[in-house]
Amino acid sequence: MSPSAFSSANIDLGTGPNDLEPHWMPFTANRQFKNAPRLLVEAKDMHYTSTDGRKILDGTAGMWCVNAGHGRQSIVEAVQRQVATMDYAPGFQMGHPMSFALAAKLASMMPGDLDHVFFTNSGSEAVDTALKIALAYHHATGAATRRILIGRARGYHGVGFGGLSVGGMAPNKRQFGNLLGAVDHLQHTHSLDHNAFSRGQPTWGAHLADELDTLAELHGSHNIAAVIVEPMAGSTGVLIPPAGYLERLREICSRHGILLIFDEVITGFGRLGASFACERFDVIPDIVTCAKGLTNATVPMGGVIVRKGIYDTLINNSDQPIELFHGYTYSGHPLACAAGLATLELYRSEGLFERAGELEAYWEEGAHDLRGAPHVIDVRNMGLVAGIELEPRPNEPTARAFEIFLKCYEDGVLIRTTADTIALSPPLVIERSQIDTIFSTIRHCLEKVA
Ligand code: PXG
Repeated sequence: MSPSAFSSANIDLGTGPNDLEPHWMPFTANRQFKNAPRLLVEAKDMHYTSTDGRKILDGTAGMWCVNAGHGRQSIVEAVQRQVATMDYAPGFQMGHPMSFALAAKLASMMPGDLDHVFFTNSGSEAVDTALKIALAYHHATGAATRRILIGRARGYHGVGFGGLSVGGMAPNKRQFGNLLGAVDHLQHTHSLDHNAFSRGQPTWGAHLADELDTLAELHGSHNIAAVIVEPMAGSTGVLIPPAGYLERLREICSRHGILLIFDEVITGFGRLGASFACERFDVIPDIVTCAKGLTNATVPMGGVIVRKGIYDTLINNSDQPIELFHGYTYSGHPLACAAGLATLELYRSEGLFERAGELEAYWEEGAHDLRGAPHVIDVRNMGLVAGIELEPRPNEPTARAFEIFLKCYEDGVLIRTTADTIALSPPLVIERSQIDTIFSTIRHCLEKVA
């Protein structure tokens, strides 16, 4: 398709010129894309429709976010009703009932005393908010030396300066200088040597959490504010936590008075067969970030959920009427709240988190059947997530996986790739036959590429 060819498709593109050039696309090879665009125009349940009228099976829930499937009627209607009733309400020193209702509902889904919610508009904002809350909490307790933030290699925490700083993906940082200064990183837990083709949690690697003790000694534990990790790292290639690893991180954080933040932007809302990863792993962090599935991606929204003690400390110890100097114009936007309430109700009424848990074994079999297919050097899985790691082409890292992505798209299945790993995360409403289609299409494409 040429850059302007989509103007002939039967869609209303407005009155402007149908030129792809002005839009600077995010995390996209712009030149390459604009020479051969892939444009989607409709979405319903498990499928997208492309501009050329093809149905594409969604193997990635959009980008890990459309957990209940596309175009769900109850969410659509809730947003339509809300936009017609009250489009916007200021969120500073004012409010509207739905943000309170959504916070209460979200808090009721969380384990332990994770029971206060701060709303943002994205995962990146949720992460930066969580890091700021951690710093403000220590400030409120008088532990003003606690300023260092610890992330992890191969961590992805969005693109704000805070999230980028604690993140552990070199290409994301390279163009932006030094970022936050008081930051350190744990090593990641991925090891093909020890854990290739593990099903669910690998058995090797819990001891890697002990590095936090080393960092505490190096920096002085009284200088460390928080540790942030994805309980399961998604964007950097589906890295499942080794059995016992998260428990150990929790124990070490508690021992040193360091706050533990779980970035659950991907793992929240049923992705791992439980409401949140912290429930699945039975490890309760001090702060949880979420976004994506919170509104089934219909309206952008993120959130930070904190334990009662953090909220109480910040509120009660504050020497200023506004206890936390932080917020966004669109924190708790009415449309997002309407979408969020309808989404959480849909998850509940259809039992979608349980459904993900029930499908896990079938999904795991399908994924691990790819062991032995050309180029496959590892398969990892948990909940409705799978990572299929490919041998990189010599001197051409990422090229083979990207070619598979393109071929699958041609064959009607949407997958995502990150470096040389295929990352799959379908909507939780997927049927077994659609699971079969995803894996057989990938196998077929693996057999076609060099
Ligand atoms: N934290 C985590 C763990 C994420 O996965 C963010 C923060 C940032 O969220 P926002 O809403 O600001 O993008 C993310 C986002 C992919 C992919 O294909 C992953 C994300 C976004 C887009 C694509 O792996 N994760």
